[in-house]
Amino acid sequence: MKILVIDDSKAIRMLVAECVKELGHHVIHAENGAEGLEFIRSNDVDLVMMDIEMPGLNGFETTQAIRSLKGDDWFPIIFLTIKTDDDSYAACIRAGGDAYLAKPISPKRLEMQIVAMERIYEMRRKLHAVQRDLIHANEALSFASLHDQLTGIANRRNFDTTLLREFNHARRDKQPLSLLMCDIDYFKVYNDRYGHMAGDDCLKKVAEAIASVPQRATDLACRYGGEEFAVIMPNTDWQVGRDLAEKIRSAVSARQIPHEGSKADSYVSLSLGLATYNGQFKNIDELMKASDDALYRAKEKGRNRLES
Ligand code: GH3
Ligand code: MG
Ligand code: MG
Ligand code: MG
Ligand code: MG
Repeated sequence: MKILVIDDSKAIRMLVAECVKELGHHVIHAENGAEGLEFIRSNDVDLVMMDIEMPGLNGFETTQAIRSLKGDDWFPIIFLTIKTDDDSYAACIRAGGDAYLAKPISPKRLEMQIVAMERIYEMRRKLHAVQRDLIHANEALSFASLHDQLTGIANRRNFDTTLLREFNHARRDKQPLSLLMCDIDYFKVYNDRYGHMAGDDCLKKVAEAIASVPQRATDLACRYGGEEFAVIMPNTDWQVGRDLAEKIRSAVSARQIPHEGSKADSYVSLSLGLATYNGQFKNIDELMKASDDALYRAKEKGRNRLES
């Protein structure tokens, strides 16, 4: 355990330190409440042993400051005191202490107090481990709820909430909003030719290529579903949206993923449809329809191209 001893008497600190070290614990000394608090502010402590009568902050005041500083992160505090009457004992516990040792300190009792506190230390350690696991599990869960399991990019749910939010922003701030829909060409043929597992692998590569293009923090590349991807580009006008879409198309082509069934050349390609909101659409459905229509035209015109 890391044990902080706060006492203005050097002799007492040395005595306590001696016992504590012998038990295999790590000791830190502080001469007064302020010094002890300063240490606790930036260091982890497992147990505090503290005098009551000290210049400056007394033991009770220091305890109060420690408890409010650490909030839910509780650790035991043992008072070292010459006052052994019932009222003094009650005052120690009410002030937030967990035990007290009478001065002159008996090394045996000190040792036994520490042994008792070690059990609490163990429980604290386990509690912290559980807390950490819970935090990690929670983070993993919230990541999973917003990301596609196969490709790791944003999922449909993420797309839906982001598009609605950005559409409302664009309408309110009179800013453009570009929406790009991308669809892999002849992907059914790809699966038929190379198998579903290879198809999944292809989806990962395509997703990675698409997501590597948008550079703004507000852009969002998503797996819309199946072999369809979408990119939401807030504050992006039609021209900039087109440039980005063209970069995405060439990024996927540049991967040169073999696809014998692809008509245009023998690599996996994308068809893309872009629509930019400039105040003309009443809702996201109209924006979605416009980019879908553009995508349809790209397919009609022979695929591996952008329409807007
Ligand atoms: P087009 O050029 O007109 O887009 O033709 P296409 O074959 O790509 O389009 P279609 O919509 O007919 O077929 C899409 C295929 O994508 C069918 C489906 O099996 C496949 N697909 C959808 N989701 C997944 C997936 O998660 N993994 C794999 N391997 N294939 C998928
Ligand atoms: Mg004192
Ligand atoms: Mg499709
Ligand atoms: Mg289709
Ligand atoms: Mg397709």
